[in-house]
Amino acid sequence: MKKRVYITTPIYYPSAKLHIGHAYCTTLCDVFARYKRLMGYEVFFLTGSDEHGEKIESKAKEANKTSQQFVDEIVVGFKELWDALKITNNDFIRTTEQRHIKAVSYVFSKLLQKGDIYLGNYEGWYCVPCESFWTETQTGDDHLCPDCHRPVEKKSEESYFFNTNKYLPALMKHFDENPAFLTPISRKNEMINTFIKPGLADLAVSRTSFSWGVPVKEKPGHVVYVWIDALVNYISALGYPDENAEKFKKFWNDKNTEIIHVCGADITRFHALYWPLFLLGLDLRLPDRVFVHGLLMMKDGKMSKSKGNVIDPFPLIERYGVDAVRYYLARETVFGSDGTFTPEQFIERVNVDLANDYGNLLHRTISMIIKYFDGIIPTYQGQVTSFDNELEELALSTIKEYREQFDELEITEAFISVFKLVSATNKYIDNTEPWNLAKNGETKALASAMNHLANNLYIAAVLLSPVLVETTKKLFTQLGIEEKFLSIEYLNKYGVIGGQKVSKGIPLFPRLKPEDEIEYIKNLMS
Ligand code: ME8
Repeated sequence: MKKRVYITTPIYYPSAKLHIGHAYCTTLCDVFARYKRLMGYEVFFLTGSDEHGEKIESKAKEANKTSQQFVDEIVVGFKELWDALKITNNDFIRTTEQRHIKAVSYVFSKLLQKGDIYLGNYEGWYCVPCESFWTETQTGDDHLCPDCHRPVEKKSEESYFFNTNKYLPALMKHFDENPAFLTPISRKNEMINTFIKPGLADLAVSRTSFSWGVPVKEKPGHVVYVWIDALVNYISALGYPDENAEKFKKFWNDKNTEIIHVCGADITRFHALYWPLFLLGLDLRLPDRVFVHGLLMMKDGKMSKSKGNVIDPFPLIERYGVDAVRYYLARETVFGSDGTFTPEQFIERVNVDLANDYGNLLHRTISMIIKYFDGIIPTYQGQVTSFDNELEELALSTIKEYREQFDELEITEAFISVFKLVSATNKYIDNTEPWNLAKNGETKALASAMNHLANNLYIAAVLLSPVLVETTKKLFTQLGIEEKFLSIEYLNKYGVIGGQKVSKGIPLFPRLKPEDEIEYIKNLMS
C-alpha cells in the first residue's frame, strides 16, 4: 500500500470567472484528498492557473489591461472560490511565477539539447480558443475546430516541433503494463482510436505570433507553446528542475507516492499522451493515474457565456451552504461520466439525501435519546436484537466497500454506499419501534437501539467528512462526540460511541421549498 499521494487538478485559464464545471473538478479532487488524509496518507494536493497564451493576451487587450494585470485580477477570484468551497490545496501554482517560468525554460532547453525538439515550419488551421493546430481533414469543409466547433484560421509560422513518435512505443508499453494508467477505459480507447491509430503528428511547441508566454531563450521571437508551459506545472510546483528539492523527491521521485492527475474529458490527450511523452523525454517517472472526469452540461447543452446558461458557484454556496454544493457535485454525476446540472436535481438532492435521510435521522435520534435516556447515549451492549446484528454487519461492510470504491476514485459510488447505510438506519427505527420498546419497558433493547443509532450516525459522519466539511462538526457537537473521533482508527470496531451527552441543535439541512428555490437558481444563470 502506498502511503503518499500527489493529486492535481488542471490549472484553469484565467480568461474569465470560473463556473460550476471548474468547481466540479476541484471539489472532487478535494474530496479525494481529504479522504486520503482521513486514511492516514500524506497528501500533496495541487491546483493553479494557466496564465499564458494568445487567448489571454487578446482578452487582456480587449479589457485595456496588461496581460499580467488581467490575470492577477481574475486569479484573485479563483482563490476566493476555492476558499468558499473549503478546498484544501497545499499549493496554488501560477504559470507566471518565476519558479514555474524557470522550469519551463529548463524543460524546453533540455528537450532541445536531446534532439527531441527541432525547428520547422508550421502550416495549418489554428483554433485560438483551444490554442491548437489542426490539419485540413480534421477541420473539414467548414473549417471548424474538431474540439470546440468554432471557426479556425489558416496559419503558417516557423515553429519548434516535439518528436512525438520517438517515445510513443514506450508510452504504449506503459499503457499495456498499467491498465489503470488512463481511466475510465472508454477514454483510453478514445485516445488509441482517435489519435494513436491514425498516427500522432509531431506537436508544434513554440509560437511566434504573440509574446505572452515563456520566451524560448535559444530563439528570440518564439514563446513556448502554452500546453508545454501548462503541463510542466505538475513538476514546477514541486521544485523541479531541482531534482533534490524536498517536495520533488517526496511526491514525484519516490515510487511510494501515487501520482494522480485529474482532468476533464476535453483535455485528455494532453494529459494522457503529450504529458507522458514529455516526461519520457525528461527521463522522469510517469504518473500512476490519469483520471478523466466527464463534463457537466446544462439542459440546453454546453455551458457558455454566450448562451447565458453559466452557473456561478458563489451564490449557490451562499444560499445553500458549502456542504450542499459539495455534496451535490460529488453525488449527482458519477465521477467519470458526463452529467447535467439542473436546479430541480440540485434541490432534490439536498432535500432528499441531506435534509430528509441524514438530517432527519440525527434529529430523530437525538430527540429519542433525550426523551428516553435524559440525553446520554447508552453504552454499547453488543447485539441485543437481530436488527442490531444486521445493522452492524451493514455498517462494517459499508466501510470496507466505501474504501475500495474511494481508492478507485469511484467517489460517487462511495457516497451511494454511505447513503444506503443511512437509509438502512432510518429503516432500523421503523423495525425496532423504540416507542413500543419504551412503552413495554424493554429498556435493554431500547438502550441498544439508541446506541446503534448513534454509532451508525457517527460512522456515516466520518465517511461523509471528506465531502460534508461543516456538517460533520455540527453532527459531532450535537452527539457530544469529541473531535479526536474523526479518524478512521475508531472505525475498525463497532460500538465506540456511548456515554456522550447529546444536545439538540438546529437542523443540519433545512428543507427547501422546491418551487421557490428552482426559480432562484434559474435566475442565477447568466
Ligand atoms: O483546459 N464540466 O483550462 P480550462 C466539468 N488551462 N468540468 C469542466 C467543465 C464542465 N462543463 N468546464 C471546465 C484548460 N471543466 C487548461 C488546463 S492543465 C495542465 C491546463 C474543468 O480553464 C475540467 O476539469 O479550460 C476541464 O478539463 C478543465 O476545467 C478545463 O479548464
